[in-house]
Amino acid sequence: MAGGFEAIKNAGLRSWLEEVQRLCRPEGVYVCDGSEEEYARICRTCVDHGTFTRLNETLRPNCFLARSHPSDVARVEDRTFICTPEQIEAGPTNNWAESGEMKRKMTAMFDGCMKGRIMYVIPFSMGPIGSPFSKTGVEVTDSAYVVANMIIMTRVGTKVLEALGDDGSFIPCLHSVGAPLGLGQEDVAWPCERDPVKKFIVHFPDEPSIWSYGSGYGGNALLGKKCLALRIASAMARKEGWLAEHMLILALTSPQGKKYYIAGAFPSACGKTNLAMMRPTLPGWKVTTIGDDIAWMRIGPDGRLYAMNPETGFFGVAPGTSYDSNPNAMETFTANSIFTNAALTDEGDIWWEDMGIPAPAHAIDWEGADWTPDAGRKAAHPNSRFTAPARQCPVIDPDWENPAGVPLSAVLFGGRRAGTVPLVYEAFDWEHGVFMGSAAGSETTAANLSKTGVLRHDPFAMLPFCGYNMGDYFAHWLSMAERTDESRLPRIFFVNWFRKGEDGHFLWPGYGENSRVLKWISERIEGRGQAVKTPIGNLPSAEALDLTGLDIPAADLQALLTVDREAWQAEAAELARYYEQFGDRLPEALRRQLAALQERLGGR
Ligand code: OXD
Ligand code: MN
Repeated sequence: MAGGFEAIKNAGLRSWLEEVQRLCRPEGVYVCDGSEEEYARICRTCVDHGTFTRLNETLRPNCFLARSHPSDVARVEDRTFICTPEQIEAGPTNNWAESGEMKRKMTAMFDGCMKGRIMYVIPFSMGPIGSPFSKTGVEVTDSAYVVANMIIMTRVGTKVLEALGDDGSFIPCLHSVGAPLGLGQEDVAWPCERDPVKKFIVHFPDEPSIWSYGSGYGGNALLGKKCLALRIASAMARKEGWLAEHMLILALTSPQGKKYYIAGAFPSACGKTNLAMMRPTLPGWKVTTIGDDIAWMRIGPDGRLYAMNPETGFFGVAPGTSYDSNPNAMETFTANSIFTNAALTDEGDIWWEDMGIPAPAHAIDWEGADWTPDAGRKAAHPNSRFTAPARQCPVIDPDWENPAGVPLSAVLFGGRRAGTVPLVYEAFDWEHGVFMGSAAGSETTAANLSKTGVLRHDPFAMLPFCGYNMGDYFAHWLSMAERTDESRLPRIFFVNWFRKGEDGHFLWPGYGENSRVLKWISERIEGRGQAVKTPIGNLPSAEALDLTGLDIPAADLQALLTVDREAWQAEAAELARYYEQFGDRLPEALRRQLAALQERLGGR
């Protein structure tokens, strides 16, 4: 399949590709055209290499399973860098390296790194091709697995090159698994750099460009997603006056046919995909999906905030996805999908924990070993994933590819919090809402290669994804109220589906029952829903939530809708400590908001 750069008319792109080819010294080059025939061919290549196993054609047509190397199973936040001339521009929450020094280091690492491999060139568009709000990237990678996933997750190929034209600008995204092949050396199914400290996910927001070395997994390697559409885009958005956010986008339709577009920021593996595709249990209510992970938002001509999903696929966490938790996701990946690190059944289908299907008597686990239910270990990796085309989602919204986006009525912030944080509360105004977003925290999950279940601050669910100083990011959010009439902006809410009782049981049933919370939110938007003003925001009273048909113990409901002053005083004190690191980059308005919260809570 090797060829040259004949298809590339853009002079800047051509000279970058020639430079990369000279540096990485691949065996051949291949420029992706985005055709169906090409996708099939790339998948065959992956099968031939042993990277993919084709699943049972009857049970799961045109689907594949990949198993990664055990050292390469999640995003590596400690190996992710924002490189600027001065550390202050990356801020205290990012790993920083000086741009020039990192460029030299990366150039040395990429020297000869594609030996024995094909250098694939993936022209891609985040957002509909040709939309003024879309961004063009070109990923160069030596991984066919990455190519197959990028084809599902983004708009790829010749049409992107055509839209780029002779002199259009693009974001160079250079990726290598970091495993050059010596002469005659046999390849492995999942090549990658195995030494964790030799993996580098590097961003140069000032150029902008991305260099990713050593990992073939998810957000480390599919560079359109976290690297471009969040880290690089957030820095571009700040300069250009818009927002690039780690948010799902859904449309909620009431029984009367009124539609509300809602975006929600939740940390990785906290149910964004489930919420985005939810089947409401409340009769007559409907949810349709626009996106499950990333929202690009800008103020439209009517002064409202419009959100667009720049992706075309879902890269969702598999374990826990079932016909109970997310039937629409289950229907989305019935065909044409890639599964990574799931278990393989003897029938040639996939399986994972909490799939709502009894465990098979025998399977091959994510590491390729025989597995039986009494094995004492998980069959699927906790961060195993499905990559599925968004257009296959049964509840995809008709406007999901609208280049102008959809006008938001509400923005939700949330996290995984066993204690303290109520089921839902509403901000008093935009500034208070931004304060709430800045104060968000969550227990960590398997989406990142570190300890799980540890409570950490995760402002706006952007901690791993903000491409510049988080203090400036807060200021940018606050500035939205100056760019439009504040009353046109979406209302802001905080939600917590993960509250637990003292004995560890979840107090709220979640999933489709979350429609009850969304209904209250829509009533607030309409100025009707009843709320009680508390020190932390406006909470629904138990009567204000539609709990028809839901059997929930009164004590659980009480705990879900009560503000525990002492716990919140501790929360505020901890936030004050957290804020200190931002120094004078912390907007004065947030300092004021924190002081006002402490005042309302009393006991200072
Ligand atoms: C993701 C993540 O893959 O946030 O979406 O880790
Ligand atoms: Mn995510």
